[in-house]
Amino acid sequence: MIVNNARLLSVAVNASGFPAEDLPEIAFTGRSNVGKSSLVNFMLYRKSIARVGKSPGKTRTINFYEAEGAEGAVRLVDLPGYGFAAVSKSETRNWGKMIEGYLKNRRQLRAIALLIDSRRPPTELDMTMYEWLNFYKGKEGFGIIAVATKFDKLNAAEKPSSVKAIAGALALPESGVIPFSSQARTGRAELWAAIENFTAR
Ligand SMILES: Nc1nc2c(ncn2[C@@H]2O[C@H](COP(=O)(O)OP(=O)(O)OP(=O)(O)O)[C@@H](O)[C@H]2O)c(=O)[nH]1
Ligand SMILES: [Mg+2]
Repeated sequence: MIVNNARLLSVAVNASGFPAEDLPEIAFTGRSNVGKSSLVNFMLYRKSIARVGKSPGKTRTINFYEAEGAEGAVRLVDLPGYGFAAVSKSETRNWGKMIEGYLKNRRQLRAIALLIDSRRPPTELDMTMYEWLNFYKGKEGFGIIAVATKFDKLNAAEKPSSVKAIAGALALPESGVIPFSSQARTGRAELWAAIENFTAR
């Protein structure tokens, strides 16, 4: 999808802030600092519609963006990241409630992209998140898309082994992991194509 128009629709901490209209949604999850907000900017063809952080924990709310292309509109949902040290127990609980409140009963949700840092194998928290997603998607719920972020940081030899390691850990075919770099501006067409598999209905 070529995005002609993008805007921030809503910043939510619970269901009362979720947009009501029935547009298909794609959400982005992954550990803090993995590159979710940078990816959302790049996917929206925008420089800084989503705020990017130097230190982890920049996005603490559920941010809804609307993307308009020639074939229609979809929403991209930037979820708060998990797994950085500076949060208290109560914040962690709050994070869980926020994410659960979104994943449960969100009819519009067509797919979730799980972002994994391409420089290392999925962490324990990534694996827990993946299991959680598989649980919440139920029998005919949303799809799951795996994205290997910051691919620009790998050398030529590391690239194939990174995809292999992530695919192996998630029990996906290698073709099921999309190498992505917001910095080198690669992977956008492939990720939009994967998204459109779930939104084009
Ligand atoms: N080299 C490189 N750095 C990246 C890439 N994407 C993001 N970064 C950097 O990684 C850091 C975190 O990026 P964000 O997009 O804010 O990450 P996030 O997942 O939204 O983080 P939280 O909001 O804290 O959950 C920033 O310093 C980015 O510039 C990439 O593709 N390549
Ligand atoms: Mg962010």
